Amino acid sequence: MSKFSAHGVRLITLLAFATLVTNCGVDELSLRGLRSNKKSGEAVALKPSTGSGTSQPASKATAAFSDIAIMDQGDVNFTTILTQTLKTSNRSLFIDMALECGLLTKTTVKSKGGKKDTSTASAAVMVRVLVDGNVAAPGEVTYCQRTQELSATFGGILQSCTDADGDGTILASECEFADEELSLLLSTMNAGSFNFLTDNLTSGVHTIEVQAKIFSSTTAEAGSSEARGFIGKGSVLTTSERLAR
Ligand SMILES: [Ca+2]
Repeated sequence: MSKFSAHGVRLITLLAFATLVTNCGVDELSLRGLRSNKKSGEAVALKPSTGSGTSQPASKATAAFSDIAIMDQGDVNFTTILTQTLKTSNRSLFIDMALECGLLTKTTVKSKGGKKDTSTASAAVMVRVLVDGNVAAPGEVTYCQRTQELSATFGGILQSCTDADGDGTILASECEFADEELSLLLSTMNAGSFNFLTDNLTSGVHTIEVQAKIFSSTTAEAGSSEARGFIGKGSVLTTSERLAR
């Protein structure tokens, strides 16, 4: 009995020790958890103060985004697609304009009797930046452009033949032919960006306007052609810097 009791006491002691260790472990973990929570909480609290600096006129950098789905056309003169303002005492502004730029060109040619037929379609999207109404360097930039030309010389599709002169033989000249036709359509969309620069600014609030232009031209003989340019999402990032000289 005494042996059993001794084992029992040892077992209880062992269990108590194990509980103590477990409790210590839990406390330690909880503390670590609290510490890490506190740290991440502090980091989150700091973010708004370090992450600010966009969209406000007093900042040195400003950004704007836009979804310009309206511009899907044949021809549009320079039209403002994004506007932002920036207050700066620096003389130079760097304007990084990124844009989704799409083109659609379609050409159809048709002919018969060995006649050559040609159709062309051209489309382009150009961008320029105005700072206080003045064009920023390097001026007008082509973001996407394509010229497509399609030519074909066809014999024609045989429709019917008759012995028109009644000489018992049918010649090719006594047959009717319909036009053979060929079409090609290309539709593409790409994103690209370009850096614009303006210098010699006076201190104060400046207005930045991004303008886009869509140009198209088509030619066709017997066939037809179609050309369109389109603009998707756009973003502009303007930073004010002292330019190294
Ligand atoms: Ca004949």
